[in-house]
Amino acid sequence: MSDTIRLAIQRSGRLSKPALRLIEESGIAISGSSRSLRYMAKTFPLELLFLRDDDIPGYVADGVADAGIVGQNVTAEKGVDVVPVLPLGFGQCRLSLAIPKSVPYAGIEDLAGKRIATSYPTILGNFLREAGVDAHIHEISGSVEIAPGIGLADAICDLVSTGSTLLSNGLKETERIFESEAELVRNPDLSSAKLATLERLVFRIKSVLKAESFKYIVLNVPTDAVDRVAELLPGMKSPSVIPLADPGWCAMQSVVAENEYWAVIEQLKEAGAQGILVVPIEKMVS
Ligand code: PRT
Ligand code: ZN
Repeated sequence: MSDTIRLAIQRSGRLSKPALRLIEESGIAISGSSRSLRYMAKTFPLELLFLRDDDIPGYVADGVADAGIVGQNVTAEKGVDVVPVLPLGFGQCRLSLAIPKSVPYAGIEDLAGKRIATSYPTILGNFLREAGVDAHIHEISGSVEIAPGIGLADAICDLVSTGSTLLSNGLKETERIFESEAELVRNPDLSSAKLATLERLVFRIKSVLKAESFKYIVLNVPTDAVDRVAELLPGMKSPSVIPLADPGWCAMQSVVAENEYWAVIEQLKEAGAQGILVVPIEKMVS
């Protein structure tokens, strides 16, 4: 039985480029692929299917695709049977309720009896049911943010990332009801051969994602500050320490998490470190 997996990704849209980039950085060359609907990779048992994002969860659940990269918002809305494999750290957004800025808001119960426009009737319906609020869900497929302005709805439930679309339409965010990012999902009944291929792909993706969240750091440290600096830079095991020709100094090498980076640099300087170099890491396998 074939071990080639069919991976569905968005054909064109917000998730297309980052999904392709992740696959390419995983060592799978896919040059010139985006003009066709499917593409067979040459260096890995992988076939790409380029689809509308809304179709991806259904195709993966049906087995037309073995796996897919799609927003958690879309998977939750479709309510189909797929297995979440790995959140991918891009496409972050939230599904939120919003109302016109001028309308006072005391709490979710204010939406009782109101009309809410959305492209996410399932997620919104579940949220309202759990909150015990009875409102009218008005399903529309796009430009949800203009619904209150044209008198179509009292509130909207739409994806938000920076919030600038809400702002420019005179709306304010009142409740965040679902947090989302792009995720790798798979069909629940994959053969063991396909599961093994997927595992290889996941291993590669994880080392790309991990590398992106760390930087490689090289610095000179007074010998008597080596222990203090080693505490600040624990690295993957412990930092390398290399004596310099000047006996009072050592060079140290380690990795530092991207999100701790500035705080750590400040502490390193306080500890007496000099000549600090920070370099991106391409892959990281632990
Ligand atoms: O053609 P196809 O159906 O494949 O694409 P699409 O138009 O349905 O989807 P697309 O490409 O817009 O989005 C794909 C996925 O990206 C979504 O399902 C989310 O998982 C994710 N994502 C992340 C977003 C956003 N951020 C986002 N900001 N999807 C949409 N938006 C829209 C939102 O609907 C609103 O109109 O951007 C606007 C708000 O953005 P801010 O920054 O102004 O708040
Ligand atoms: Zn779509």
